[in-house]
Amino acid sequence: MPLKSPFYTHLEVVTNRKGIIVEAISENGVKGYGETVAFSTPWYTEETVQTSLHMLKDVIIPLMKKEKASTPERLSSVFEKIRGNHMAKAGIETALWDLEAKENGEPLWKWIGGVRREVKAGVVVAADSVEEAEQQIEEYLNEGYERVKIKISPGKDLSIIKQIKERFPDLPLMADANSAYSLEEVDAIKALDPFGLMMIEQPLAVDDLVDHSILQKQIQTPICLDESISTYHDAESAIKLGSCQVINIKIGRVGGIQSAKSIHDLCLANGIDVWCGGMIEFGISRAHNIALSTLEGFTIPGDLSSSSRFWEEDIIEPQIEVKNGRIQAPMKSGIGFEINERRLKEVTIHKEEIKW
Ligand code: OSB
Ligand code: MG
Repeated sequence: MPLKSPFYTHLEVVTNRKGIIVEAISENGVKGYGETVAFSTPWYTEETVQTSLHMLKDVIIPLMKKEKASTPERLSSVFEKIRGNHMAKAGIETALWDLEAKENGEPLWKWIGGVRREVKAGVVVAADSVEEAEQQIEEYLNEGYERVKIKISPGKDLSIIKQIKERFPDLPLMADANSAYSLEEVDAIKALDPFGLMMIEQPLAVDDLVDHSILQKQIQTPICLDESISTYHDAESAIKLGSCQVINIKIGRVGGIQSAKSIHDLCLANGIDVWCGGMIEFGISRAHNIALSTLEGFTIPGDLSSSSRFWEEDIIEPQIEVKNGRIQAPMKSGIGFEINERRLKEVTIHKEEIKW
């Protein structure tokens, strides 16, 4: 599906989004939906659309069949035997959560232990220039967003943040570097301290919890980790080392809702704030993100924008809509959204069926 406008990061410009929609059908004909959120190229994590399709078809689903693991709870023993490939795993795990919630007649958010009906949402600006970023922010504020995240990288940081803060002084603003810096550039990051950013997301390398810990001691802006946290153990290490004050939890990056919940519980117990990250995904994954964000610890607005942020028409009905910076968690069972079959068919380029 083409994005309405290109999404610029220092690593990749996303203009078209491919993804895999997983439809899990029970014996009674109930349908659960999940989405794998890997990109076409491995710029964000190692996985791609192709590797996740391969893992699902040739490794994960065959092992699930062998172990008769068809509920989310039973997947952990399957996932234990397959290293990494978290987005592929999450694609099927989330479909089974949706299916299980529907079979039990419960909204997914309640089924996984959510405590609030309304989640706080925010939007990401990933523009090509400051002028374009300012214009987008203006539009998003008019649409009711109350928190904005902006992409930064060396040389595209201080002046941009300064200009945006001057124009929108009261706007809760955060910055995401997607690993664009090293410790040698500590001064550039320190220079952002006076602007009172809510946080700086993933300034340093993916595998560098130690350097993040050193950096956090030298800057006032809270560090939020994204790419560095793919397991419960990563989160434990980051907390022990003091590498961050906040963690962005993405269901795909951590390998499913079960893992996301356990990282959430750990953070809650250790005073680490969490919020739900986004993957320029379609409505199915967004619906799972909404459900996750109803858990107690998700107090910071997530990257949970309206369907219309990226898409002319999403593959779910109704479309996701942010109002006054909030999204209502649906009361229907499972993810609480219907699939827009016509739209899904329109954008489907490949389909496979696996008999259980
Ligand atoms: O780093 O959070 C990120 C999008 C794709 C991959 C990684 C990231 C992002 C975003 C935007 O920042 C998330 C969204 O609104 O979907
Ligand atoms: Mg990020």
